[in-house]
Amino acid sequence: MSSREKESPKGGVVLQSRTQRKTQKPRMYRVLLHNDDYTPMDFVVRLLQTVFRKTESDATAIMLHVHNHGVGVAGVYTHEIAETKVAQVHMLARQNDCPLVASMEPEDDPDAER
Ligand code: TYC
Repeated sequence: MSSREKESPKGGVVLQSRTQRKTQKPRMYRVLLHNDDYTPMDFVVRLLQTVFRKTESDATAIMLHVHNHGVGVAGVYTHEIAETKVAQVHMLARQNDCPLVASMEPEDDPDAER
């Protein structure tokens, strides 16, 4: 069954309209962390635990991925929440004199046709 098809209460399948589904599947955004040479590793790990609710083990793995590859995904959220996470990263980083940068990018459009 495609993502626009849905089982009806009486059995069988109905096609959901695009506008109807849009209210149920919001576009999602990846929040990215970018590497730099100055932000301490333990600061990034603590930030991933507090702002992005990661376990210490997951936070360490994400931090090392960013350190080794230059960029990595801290989490995936709706637009407003992703914006808030990016702002929280920048506020915490500046308060601690760290140059850490976060950004956001859209995931694939859930309304795109296959
Ligand atoms: N490269 C930093 C260091 O060696 C650690 C770091 C990791 C910084 C991830 C930013 O998003 C970052 N101290």
